[in-house]
Amino acid sequence: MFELMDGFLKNDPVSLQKDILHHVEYTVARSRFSFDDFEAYQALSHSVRDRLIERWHDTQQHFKKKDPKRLYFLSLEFLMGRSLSNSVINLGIKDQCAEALSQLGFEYEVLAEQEGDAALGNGGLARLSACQMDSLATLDFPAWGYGLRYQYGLFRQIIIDGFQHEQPDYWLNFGNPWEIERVHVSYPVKFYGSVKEEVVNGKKCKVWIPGETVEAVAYDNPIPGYGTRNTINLRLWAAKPSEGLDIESYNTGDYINAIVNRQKAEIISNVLYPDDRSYQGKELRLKQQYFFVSASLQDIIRRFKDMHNNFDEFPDKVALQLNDTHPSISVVELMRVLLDEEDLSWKRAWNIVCKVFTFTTHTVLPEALEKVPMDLFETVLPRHLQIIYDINFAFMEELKNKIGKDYVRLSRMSIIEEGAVKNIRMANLSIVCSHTVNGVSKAHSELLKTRVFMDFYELWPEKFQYKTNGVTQRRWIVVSNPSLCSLISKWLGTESWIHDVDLLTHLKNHASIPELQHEWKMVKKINKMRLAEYIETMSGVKVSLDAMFDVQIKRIHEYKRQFLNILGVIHRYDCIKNMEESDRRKVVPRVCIIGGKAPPGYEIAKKIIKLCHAVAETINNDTDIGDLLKLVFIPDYNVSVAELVIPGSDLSQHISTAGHEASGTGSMKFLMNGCLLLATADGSTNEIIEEIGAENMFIFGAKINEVPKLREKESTIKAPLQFRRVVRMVRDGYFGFKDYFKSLCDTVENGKDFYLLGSDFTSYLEAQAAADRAYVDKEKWCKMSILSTAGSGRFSSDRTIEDYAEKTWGIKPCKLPL
Ligand code: 26Q
Repeated sequence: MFELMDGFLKNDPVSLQKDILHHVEYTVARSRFSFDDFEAYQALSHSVRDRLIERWHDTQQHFKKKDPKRLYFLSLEFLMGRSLSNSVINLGIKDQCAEALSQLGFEYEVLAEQEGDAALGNGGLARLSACQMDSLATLDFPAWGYGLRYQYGLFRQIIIDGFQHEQPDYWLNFGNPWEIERVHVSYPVKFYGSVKEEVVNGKKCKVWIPGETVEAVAYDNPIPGYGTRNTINLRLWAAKPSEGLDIESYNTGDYINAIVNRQKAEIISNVLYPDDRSYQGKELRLKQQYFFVSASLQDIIRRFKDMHNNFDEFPDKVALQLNDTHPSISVVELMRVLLDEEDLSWKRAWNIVCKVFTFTTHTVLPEALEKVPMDLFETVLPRHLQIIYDINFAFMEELKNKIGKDYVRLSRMSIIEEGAVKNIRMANLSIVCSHTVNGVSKAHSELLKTRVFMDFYELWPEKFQYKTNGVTQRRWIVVSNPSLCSLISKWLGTESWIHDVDLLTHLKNHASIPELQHEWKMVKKINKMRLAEYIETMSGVKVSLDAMFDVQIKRIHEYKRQFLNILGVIHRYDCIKNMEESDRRKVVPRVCIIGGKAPPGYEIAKKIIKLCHAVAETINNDTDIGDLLKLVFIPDYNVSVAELVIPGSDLSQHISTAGHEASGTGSMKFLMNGCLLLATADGSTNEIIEEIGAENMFIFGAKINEVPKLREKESTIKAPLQFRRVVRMVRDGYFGFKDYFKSLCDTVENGKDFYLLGSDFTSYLEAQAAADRAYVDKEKWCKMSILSTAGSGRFSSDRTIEDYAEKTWGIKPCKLPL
């Protein structure tokens, strides 16, 4: 049935069409004479998947033959979004698919929209993992991703009367063509029980007698590179009941209960924890972490042992990357396997562990660092706790030798936090056991060295590196903004920038050419039209395309200061209301767009969402205001919504209190798409300033090093009048819900403005005014926009990954021959 060329599936439209029809009939089981858009999407996806599988197979065979050092990227979260649109781009078959479909009476774009997002992650960290997988594949690195196959991804946000409600994201309901279930790749994962001392062959050893076993089953997700046949694997684990017989329960005759209890094992991979900071000490979270770590390490060690019989070679063949502290029990698990199962000495095992792990942290705040209560650890993983004690003992001895009996510092650096409740500090564990530690922007890495991990930096300065995050231009320009993609290729005379993004810099030479500017503006207009239609469908608000589309989309957190944005909108509204008619004509019309999910247990974040709706209700229905100002909240923000919103934005806001955003990656996506940034000098923004110049952005607010002093003075300094006025409007119930918003207002008044909204407010308004002035001058704005795209090359995840490969992981490309 399938037509092959040189042993591979053919990619011309006719062959693709045949494949699609074959899948309609035999995979989707519909008549080839009658199938709808969703069924066509399924058939197309299966046809694309077949091509992925071919490449995936060849890549894995090739890696096996060459046996290079492999990178294993361990992350509890991957925000992959949609796969079809990305796969057809990376395989280079989008046009062929579109043609094949059009002859069948279907439109490719419509089918691509049928796919739901794979949302197995929260936000920045999780989307970063996805971008990095794309770059690892594209750059031909021998890498594997490992994670959890949650049945429920990040909750769906629905808005009822302006309030956020959470609904389960049962993303697997309609099947998932992008994964391959490997029923035969499964490992037992053990929990609970006790540890006994036994003498084996005259040697004392610790034997863990576990109390529960759960089976981890592999689901493989092929990740195609762009412009290469290399297709790497993202292996996600699902929990299934273990096959071991629970004879006891069966014998007691309680057959039904025995089955029901076994089924409970599946709970482990049921649901992704939302990042709401109230998670600490949850047993299920610890079990998820260990489940995924144990299965991944069993798989990695099995692969190593297939080819090698001496564990001392392990560090030459394996790099293990810890994506934040979430997978950090893997250092203990590897120690346990080497000691208890492989019978290595402590010294040999420790030597290996210290050479394989690298640790990236994505956090700024010390209080956000993950801790696990010791008694919980002891219950769930008793043997691991003993090993942690031993690691910590050795570490404390080494430290005492170096720094003497400075007990305050020793206790700060200890892996075990003493106190009423003893905790395991997962970050300390990761630093002690990794050979390299890095932050995710230059500024963040400085904060790590001077504040968060200062003690460790003093001890091991050579361990610390910095790696500025990046995003993949394949998804964030080629997939999401095809018109801009064609325009860039036309003006650069090549498509090579898609894998060599530094070439974008040549756009600088053309930034003032009227013809390019004209085409650039047309592209923006098309994207704004698409976004305007979406806004109208989602919120019923009609917006003018002449208005500046001003966007803030990201998770809702106090430090990200969506509240500051809304207070700015209220100020704008108030100004327009009080203006003379002649002044109104000078107002630059704005559509202010906010989107993002509040962590379910985060009251203040939820109030910010409600405030946004309350203010929008007032402004959007005020006939006095018309098109001069609109405020819209985009519900259920996710990767595919971002793909639509970012290309249609003129201005985007990244306005965290300086020193709080480790990096920020949304800004990079906007930058690539020629949206101007209104931002604080926080996280990666500092490096964006270095690339495109502050004159091409709207920078405001306190700097990182000014924040601690401002905070000290905060209670004694009066916020500016304009600020107090807008907060008062909220407090006094101008937008209704007076009692409800009281606690929100309290967070910025009475000397308790921790995130310094009041202190930054004046300069925020100035930056907004500067944006208005720039927008009026269309040529200037367009030039700034082109320069933004032209300067975005440094923020490609390709650059980040090359850097990690060389300086952190020590891996080399392993390219499949064509
Ligand atoms: C931890 C324990 C239990 C449950 C949930 C969590 C959890 C989950 C997700 C804690 C944190 C996260 C996510 C963090 C995150 O996304 N950080 C962001 O990482 C980006 C990529 O490096 C940076 O750009 C952002 O600055 C940073 O906030």
